[in-house]
Amino acid sequence: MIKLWGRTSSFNVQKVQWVLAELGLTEGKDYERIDAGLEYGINNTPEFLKINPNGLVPTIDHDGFVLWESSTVIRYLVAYFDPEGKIFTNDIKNKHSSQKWMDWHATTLWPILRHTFVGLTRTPEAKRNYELIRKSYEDSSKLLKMFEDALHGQDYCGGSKFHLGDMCLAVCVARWKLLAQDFPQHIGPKPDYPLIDAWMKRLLNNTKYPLVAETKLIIMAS
Ligand SMILES: N[C@@H](CCC(=O)N[C@@H](CS)C(=O)NCC(=O)O)C(=O)O
Repeated sequence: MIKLWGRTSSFNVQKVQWVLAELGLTEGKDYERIDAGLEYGINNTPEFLKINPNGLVPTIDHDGFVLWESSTVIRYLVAYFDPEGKIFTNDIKNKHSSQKWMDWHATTLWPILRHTFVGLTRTPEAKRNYELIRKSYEDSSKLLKMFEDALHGQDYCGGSKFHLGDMCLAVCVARWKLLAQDFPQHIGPKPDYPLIDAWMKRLLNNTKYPLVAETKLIIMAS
């Protein structure tokens, strides 16, 4: 049995939930999810810190094997539950090209976009640094142009089949879109990226992740 600690509004938790759903694993049946983080607490308790000393979500326990770091967690889940690549392709080039984008979202895109996201959704108005918020959004949009260009002639970030990079990028891109929609006065112009829009639609139409289906772009308000 898998236990997953994490609130559903966390973008790192959403990646794990999405991958579990694609693997055909259902919350309440195949895995248990415990709300943790922000308003739910738990992540700073001594018991939790014993399994994840970072005090962060997502964290999983799979039959006593504990793992944290969302990218590693989703790599593990795919390796364990889909070793033959029936759902997540084993094509070595497609898979690694996709994981290149997974690493890129974690090390390059999200650290920049995060300033806008945290600034506008988690920071009281009086404490917001609007210059940083605007600049980070502009820089994120420039970075996403690289992804827009990469989608020429291919359906998914790694090639013709989806893999982990698509899920990771999609949760970032969803926030990039949401921020423009909800705070246009603070972020400046948002460029149109038609290939990214089409890719998002493609993912949405094919997903088994109920949160995506319900909320369209896994846009959560927090
Ligand atoms: N590098 C970690 C980052 C994990 C992380 O920053 N998690 C956030 C939620 S997205 C968290 O636990 N924040 C504290 C909280 O929710 O209370 C990963 O990819 O799993």
